[in-house]
Amino acid sequence: MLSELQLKSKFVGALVGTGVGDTLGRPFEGFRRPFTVDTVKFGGKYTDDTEMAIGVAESLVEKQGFDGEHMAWTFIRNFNPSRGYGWGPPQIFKWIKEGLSWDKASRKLFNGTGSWGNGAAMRIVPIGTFYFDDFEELKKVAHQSSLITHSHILGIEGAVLQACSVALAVRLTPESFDPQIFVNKLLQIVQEDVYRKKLDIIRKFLRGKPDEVRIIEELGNGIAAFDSVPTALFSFLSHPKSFKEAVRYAVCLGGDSDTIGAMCGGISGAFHGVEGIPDEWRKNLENAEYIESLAEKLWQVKTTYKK
Ligand code: R7I
Ligand code: MG
Ligand code: MG
Repeated sequence: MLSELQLKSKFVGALVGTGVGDTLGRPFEGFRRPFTVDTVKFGGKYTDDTEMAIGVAESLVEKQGFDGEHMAWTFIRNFNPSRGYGWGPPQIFKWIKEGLSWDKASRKLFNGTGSWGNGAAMRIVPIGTFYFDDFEELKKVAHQSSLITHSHILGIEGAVLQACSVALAVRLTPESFDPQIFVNKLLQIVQEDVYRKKLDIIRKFLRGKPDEVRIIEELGNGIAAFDSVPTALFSFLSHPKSFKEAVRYAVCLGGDSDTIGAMCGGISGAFHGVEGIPDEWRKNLENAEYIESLAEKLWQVKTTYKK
């Protein structure tokens, strides 16, 4: 059993970890090849990944649980175009403001198929922590929350996979961790072929770790949810002893590095708790105090709501 304080540290670690991974990865977004770890330094601002994760947490706190319409309007209120959003979300915000409902607007994207971008997965951390002890509810809420911006099944399933990874990381401690069992649990959850295949590749890579070029070839480092969620997960699973090593590794794979960094940081931060995040990174995160206090509030709502 986790103590209340351990749980609080995990809630805070997950959200701060998201912000730190995002900020570390931001300068390298779009690098085509993996590069050396020595080049990763902390500094600068976070991007849309963290801005939206903050929105998710704020809405869960204010409504004491998931409310899709409220969350959509929280995203709209927080939207800062200089944070580097994907093409879809600002368009959807406009449609919602024009009167489309929160769960229908996203279906208009890409000729009605909806987006398979990683935007629903990159912000999911507060849902993964808040519903960590109830997988059925977690899957349902992860799905619903995706619909605000991502209605393609592959965008949704990426968010469900990331949410469940965060929830498992909250439940486990370094003493009770086995990466193969972790992946097996996720295989019981995801249905879509592309994710099942990538989880199998992760199992193989965990047994004999290949070089970064091969990892990018087989798992991907792109903006599609299926090319980035598994990569972030692998970065965590292959570096379970240290937040710093896991997130540096994730960022150094290049490609969508802010997002892969944010998602790996969310899982690893949930696993180690906020004490596992280097002080220098934690203290220098933009809006650090606000982000930590927001995660603490989410934990407070969770512990009150349980009773
Ligand atoms: O998923 P989304 O919010 O973008 C998140 C990314 C992260 O890397 C952030 O750090 C930020 O930089 O953006 O935004 P979307 O516009 O929904 O998806 C991202 C991109 O994926 C789109 O702009 C398209 O280029 C591509 N994409 C698709 N292309 C064709 N058909 C997503 N879905 C489709 C599709 O169905
Ligand atoms: Mg971003
Ligand atoms: Mg990105």
